[in-house]
Amino acid sequence: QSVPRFPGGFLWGAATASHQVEGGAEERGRSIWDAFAAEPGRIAGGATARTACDHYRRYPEDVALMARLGLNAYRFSLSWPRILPAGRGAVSGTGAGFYDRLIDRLLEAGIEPVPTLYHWDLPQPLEDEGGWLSRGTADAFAEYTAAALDRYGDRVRRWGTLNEPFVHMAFGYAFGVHAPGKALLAGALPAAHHQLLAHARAAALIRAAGREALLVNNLTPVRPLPGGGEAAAAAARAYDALHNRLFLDPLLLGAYPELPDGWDGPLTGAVHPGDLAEIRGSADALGVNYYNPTLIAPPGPEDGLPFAMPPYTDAFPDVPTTRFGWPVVPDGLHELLTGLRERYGAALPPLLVTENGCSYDDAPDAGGRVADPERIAYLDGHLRALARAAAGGVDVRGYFAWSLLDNFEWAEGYTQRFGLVHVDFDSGERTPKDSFEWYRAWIERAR
Ligand code: GCO
Repeated sequence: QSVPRFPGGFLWGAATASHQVEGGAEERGRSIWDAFAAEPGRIAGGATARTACDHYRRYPEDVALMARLGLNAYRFSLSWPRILPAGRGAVSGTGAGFYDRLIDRLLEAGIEPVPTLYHWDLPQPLEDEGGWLSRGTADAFAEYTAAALDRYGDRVRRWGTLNEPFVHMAFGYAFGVHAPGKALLAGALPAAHHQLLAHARAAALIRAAGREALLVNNLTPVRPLPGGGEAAAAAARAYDALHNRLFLDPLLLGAYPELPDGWDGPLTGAVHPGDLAEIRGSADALGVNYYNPTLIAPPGPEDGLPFAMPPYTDAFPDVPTTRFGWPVVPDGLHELLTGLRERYGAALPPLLVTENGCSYDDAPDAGGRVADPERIAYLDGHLRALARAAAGGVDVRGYFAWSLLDNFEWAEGYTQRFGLVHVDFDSGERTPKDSFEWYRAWIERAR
């Protein structure tokens, strides 16, 4: 099959995040993920990210891999506690120097650095003051953004602000399965508003510096349980509001969506006059992280939530799943991108697919080769879905595979391998998988 055409200047990338790949924990401040990992039972296998992929030391080798892949962009994140160990105040010269070296190395290789300021590793001192439940964290984020712009703004054009504020709020503050481990359900909603406010304040600084601000969120097409009638449809609307609209409606339309009963109180309590005006229109581009659609059923009496989330395969048994159990539905990406354009129309800024990928149990065979045909099928299907959306008029300007490297997958520790490159977590050795060669060939033909 031939490779479809992509718009000129399209960004061909791969993505990582500081806490998931860097290691080098002794040369940065403590984050909420260090504290969370120290709590027994929180992370699979009791793993920590103190060393992770040791990207902190091996970044030259990793940039060489990116160059071999033919990337023209790399999405990574800056570790806030590496740059500002206390969360505010003094910049660490050692910590900040790491990103100078990384950025320079990328530029030498012809690869655009696309940093995200925050991918979940909040400095612990800020968590001690309330974390994202506190409005003060948005102020601290603005201070951090100013420091990062001052240091790297000469070389970085596109700035991601926050990564997946929905997942951070839901997993970290509503369900407690990610750091900081709070299970507050609707009480988590202030963490949504304060993240949006933080984004808006950072974006104002980024724009004032003549640069572009990008908000990255996780989005999912929501499918009501087939045959579930109005109850399933209502549950699906509730889930869509919380997952997809909670951040995009205020960002693009200037108003929060209608939330399920009992969920709007904690949110509106956090909103001050003028906040929504600050938030509206504060993104020059939107980063879309897409992995899979979500099946939603009416809640049972015990659920405590306005929806239930049965496994996707309960309704669609023929759909393949990844090691994580996530359904593989490439058309979902086309549906998502075209759906955003339908929902937001002219208010929708240009899009970038900032994450897309899958985990499998990849291991080198006796000859040292890592065969991952499922990942190749996954990437091929999703890139074709993206190309169809672009051909249909959706303004999508880049694609970043998640991930360049196998890495620390949050609560799953090292058990979910998402990389184009296999990492031996004992030796640090990198082995490009078959999907690496496949993506290299795809980019070569598509560029
Ligand atoms: C994110 C993602 C990544 C994950 C990936 C696979 O927030 O951007 O959670 O950090 O590793 O989505 O789960």
